[in-house]
Amino acid sequence: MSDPNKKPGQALDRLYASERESGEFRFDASVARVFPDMIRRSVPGYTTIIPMIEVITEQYARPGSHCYDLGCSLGASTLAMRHGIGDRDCSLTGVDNSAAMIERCEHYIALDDHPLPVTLRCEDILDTFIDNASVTTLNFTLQFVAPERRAELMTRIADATLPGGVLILSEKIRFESDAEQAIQTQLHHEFKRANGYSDLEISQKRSALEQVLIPETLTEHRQRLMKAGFNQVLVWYQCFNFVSMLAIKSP
Ligand code: GEK
Repeated sequence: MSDPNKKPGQALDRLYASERESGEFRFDASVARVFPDMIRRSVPGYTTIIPMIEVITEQYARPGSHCYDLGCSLGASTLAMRHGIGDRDCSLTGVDNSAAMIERCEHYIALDDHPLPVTLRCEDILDTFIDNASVTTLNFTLQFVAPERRAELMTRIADATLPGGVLILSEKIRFESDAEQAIQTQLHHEFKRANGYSDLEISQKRSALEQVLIPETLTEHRQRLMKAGFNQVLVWYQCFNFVSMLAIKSP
């Protein structure tokens, strides 16, 4: 069956369409190839969040500062930040530890006609040097970082963020109430079904992600961000079990 939402020229995600041996999900070349289709059909709200990252960056990027997109994949959020920065004198760095993603990301950045240079780094975001930051984005990346390493990363970002600067943090979350967890998970699966994924694809992908994507509650995120040194945390977007937060450092 062809996907009605498929955009011309975009490779269709059929990675879990046939029975496959269990194995952890990895951001390898086969995932990078179908990534735009995969993320759009799997993450409710993704197509709204990307243009809003541009709006938020436009609001908070400060001349003379650095902006970072951590876990940039193919650069959708990086490009949104680039356009949000506009003609301000800021640097923009995208980081991803998947070589396959960075390789394709370079291509997408080159196709975009905005003049702001983008530095791409293929490295673990836990090793990325961050300083003098006005806008940092983690658009569905922290969820893949080992839970015991998340606090140190948040503290490093908060320490590096200038007064009045922000962290845009988008995550799949889990709910404190089991009943809500069940309803929101069901709705997410319905979203995937509506986007053309079969039950087999949904269940195989779910198993593959189980050990790699560890969601936390909103309370856990808020508490960690505040402890790290941000002064305000607000949810600016939610669709089912996917949210985007804005963590703000007081001016
Ligand atoms: C977008 N932000 O399109 N260090 C560096 N990169 C990492 C790490 C790590 N420790 N862990 C995971 N990644 C993008 C989408 S996808 C979200 C982000 C998803 C990278 C990983 O290689 C992948 O490219 C990205 O984080 C997560 O707005 O697939 O649900």
